Amino acid sequence: MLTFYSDQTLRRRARTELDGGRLVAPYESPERVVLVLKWVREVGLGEVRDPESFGLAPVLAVHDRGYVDFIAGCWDEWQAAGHTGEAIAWIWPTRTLRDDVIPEHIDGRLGHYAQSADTSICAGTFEAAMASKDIALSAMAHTLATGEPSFGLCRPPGHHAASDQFGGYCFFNNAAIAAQHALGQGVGRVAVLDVDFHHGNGTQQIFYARDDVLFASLHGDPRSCFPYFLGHADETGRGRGLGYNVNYPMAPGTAFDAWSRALDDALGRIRDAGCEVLVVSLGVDAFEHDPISAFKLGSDDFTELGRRLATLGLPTTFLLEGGYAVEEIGINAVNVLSGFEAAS
Ligand code: OKP
Ligand code: ZN
Repeated sequence: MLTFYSDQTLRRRARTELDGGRLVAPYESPERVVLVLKWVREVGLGEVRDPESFGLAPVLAVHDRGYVDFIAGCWDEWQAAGHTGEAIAWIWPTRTLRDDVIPEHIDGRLGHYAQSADTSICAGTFEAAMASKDIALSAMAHTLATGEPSFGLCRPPGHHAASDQFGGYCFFNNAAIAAQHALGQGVGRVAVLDVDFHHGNGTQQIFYARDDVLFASLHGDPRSCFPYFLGHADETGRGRGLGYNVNYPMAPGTAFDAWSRALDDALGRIRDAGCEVLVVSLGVDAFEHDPISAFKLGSDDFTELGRRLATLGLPTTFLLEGGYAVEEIGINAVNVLSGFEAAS
């Protein structure tokens, strides 16, 4: 299986994440992708290629223009305002405030476009996000051209990024951008299956009213897990999208037996919907030792996940999302890919 990767993803090196009231070194570190790349090479998964540049058009196909401009200019504007730390949102249009007038000051714009305070914006963030979506697009283009599976070693991740909001370490929604690209190339319906521990709220939001993308997500119940405000089982889509959004919230502590029953149900939904291409939002933070997640999957369970995904028999693009137990992130991600290849 081909892997797409770029050193440009390393250009985001945030120093701060607000975590339990302290500023800590971010969980979403550049070392994550270095470790996955090392393991890709270790097991001889296949060639590692640089991505092509696709420009901004595929980003603007799923994201708002003002939002993209904000991500591109935030760091310079933040510094120009005289701030000396990294850009961390601190005021939001919450339930008692208005959200229909976008402020001019960078502090207000930051709050308008932010979902969460865990994600600082720093030098290189836009450049890394651009590289990450080019990796996703290149992986999808390869799968469309050859029918072969591909692995996009994306960083930063994407599945929390909504049409006009960043958060949960995500800026551009790589999976949504790749799925939309497939539709533009003539694919009738794409499935995005999100196996990251956290609900893919951004992907859900982008496709919620549409029936050309089936979104299915297995995740920690939002009553007790990030992103807290989306991902419930009763969110099933809107308008013509009704029935094309499927959430499997599960309690903290869930292990592979229950988790894989939800997986099998999701695979059935993807089959029944007649999806022609599969995008896997491949977070591996459902791992039992992940520092910020609460499921109990073991490393061998990720191999079995790969095998079950292969039973769909679809052209498949895997895109890295989360996974933070840095020692094992490479093993777990590559186990999925190896399991998929062995069963294909
Ligand atoms: C991103 B992805 C600790 C964690 C705060 C929330 C989780 C973001 C997960 N304060 N960040 O879905 O893996
Ligand atoms: Zn996650």
